[in-house]
Amino acid sequence: MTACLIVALPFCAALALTGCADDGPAPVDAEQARAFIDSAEARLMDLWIASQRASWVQSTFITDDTERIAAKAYEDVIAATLELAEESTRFDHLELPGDVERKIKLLRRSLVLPAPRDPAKQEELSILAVGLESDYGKGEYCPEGSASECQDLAQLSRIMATSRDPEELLEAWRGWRTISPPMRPRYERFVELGNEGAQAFGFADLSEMWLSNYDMPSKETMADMERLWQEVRPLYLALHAHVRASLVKHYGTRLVPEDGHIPAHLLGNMWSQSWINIYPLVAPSQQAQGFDLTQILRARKVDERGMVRFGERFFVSLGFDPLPDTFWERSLFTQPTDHDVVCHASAWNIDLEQDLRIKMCIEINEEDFATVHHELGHNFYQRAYSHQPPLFRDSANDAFHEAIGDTVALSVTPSYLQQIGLLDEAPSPDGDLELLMKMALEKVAFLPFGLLVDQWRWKVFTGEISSADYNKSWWDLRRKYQGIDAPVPRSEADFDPGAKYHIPANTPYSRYFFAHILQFQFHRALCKEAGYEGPLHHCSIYDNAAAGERLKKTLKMGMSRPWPEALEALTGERRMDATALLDYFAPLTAWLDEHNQDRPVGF
Ligand code: X8Z
Ligand code: ZN
Repeated sequence: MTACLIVALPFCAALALTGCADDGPAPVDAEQARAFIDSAEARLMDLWIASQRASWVQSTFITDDTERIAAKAYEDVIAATLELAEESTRFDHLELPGDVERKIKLLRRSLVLPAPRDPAKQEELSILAVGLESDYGKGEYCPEGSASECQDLAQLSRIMATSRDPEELLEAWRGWRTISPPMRPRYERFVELGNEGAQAFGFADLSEMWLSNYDMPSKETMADMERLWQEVRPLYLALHAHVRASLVKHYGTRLVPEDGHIPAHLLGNMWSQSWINIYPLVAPSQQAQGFDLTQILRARKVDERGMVRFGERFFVSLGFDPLPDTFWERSLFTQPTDHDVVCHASAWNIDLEQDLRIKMCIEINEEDFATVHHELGHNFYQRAYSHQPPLFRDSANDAFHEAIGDTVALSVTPSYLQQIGLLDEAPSPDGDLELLMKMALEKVAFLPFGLLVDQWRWKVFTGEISSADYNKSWWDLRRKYQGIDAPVPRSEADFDPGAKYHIPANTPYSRYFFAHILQFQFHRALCKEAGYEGPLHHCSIYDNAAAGERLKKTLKMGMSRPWPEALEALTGERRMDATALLDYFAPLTAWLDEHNQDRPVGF
């Protein structure tokens, strides 16, 4: 690290990123810009690693002390990033080599949580951020204040997934939402400080800073989102109509309106974001032709590590190196019973080189089998780009990171399961509709939720949604996009967005919407590369070297180029495209349209 990086800057204090004229700093050239960004990267690397270590300990062992340590380490990252971003404006007027120019741009948008210049505010915001995430991790519902019967998210989620008793479902649904009202005033302050921080980095507000991740003006990204949503919306409406009619059959019209919003507690998931758990209620045929992966995994006594080994083997079959021993030694695979952790699954590369880990409270079921592949997708991506300079060690955009593991999981087909010995018999194509229905309950049901979380948050950041309307606006969006409604009246005494991890954890969510489109586009391209020609939902790229090579080549690019180039490297296309998803589900779409003929569609 050179001294020039830590001296106070001779720039206008508050909004340095907009540049300042006056007497100005000494003249600089492109060579100095390169030296500056090289040493900035070295300095940031140390701080990022320190922050990751502290954050790992905090989220796998939540205490007041680990929270403080993590907050302090993050504060150091914020302070240094702001200082460097300000210093980088010295080079704004220069014609710079492409990589240096891109790194400077990435430096300025690198924080998901920027803070203002005032160190007291940096400290306040870091503590708020870590505290909100920890509170979510510690969250429990204690019926009538009885501490002995408290239930955590895993227990409540199990009820949501398996119970068919509306009263019990309602209690679990409501119960989990008791954790978030205390977050509300802190979230409000968090938004205020985060916006102030985004302004310090030269953005209008935090939504603009987040959207800068997509290498194009915010409006274009939002328009892309809307375009993709309109393409998939008819399929969502068809699925919604079938699920609603099936729920009417099961619960009756007193609970489920024939042509209105579906009550949110009946869909098998705490946030109604995946409906796979109510599959038995909506199955296309009562004579099951398919198989139950959950039962198979349990019958074969597959344990948590065994689940992860299946995922690893898939990536190795594509030509990736096996995970390092330290992955198996340092990861968290099961929920500890003696201390609080943040159970929400995540993947880490602590030293940004080889120190890969996942943190996941794995359960032995089909859903977590897919999630394990999702998490490993992050890890194999992280390792693939670890040779890049530090500021390029990220995915092409955040949706790419979310899409890779899911793309691989789309290749977990019945033939693949048979190939690796998890299924005894060759599956009959009669089971196709069942499989597609399960996939749709996971992937298609998710789309409007993936879209609306950041519709809400962007508007909160721009001020279009005020804190007086946090909950009302949340439910307006849930009704509008998902066609679901709260099962009991909600008010501004509630803070239902806070009961979803990514809000208190401040994790952007548009990434998942785009990832749900991209993963089918990736799957289609990789299947083509593998020489596959049949229906998309039968394709598995398992053990295919050509597909593996193509994937690896894209992952290795990291964030070095704007995302359309990475998309082109993988698929030959430069635009996100929903036709692959629509092709994949085509047989189910035909079935749904036929069965919905005499049913109301829409809400
Ligand atoms: O948060 C996740 C992953 C970790 S990046 C488990 N997902 C979203 C969610 O759970 O809400 C994956 C799908 C959507
Ligand atoms: Zn993820």
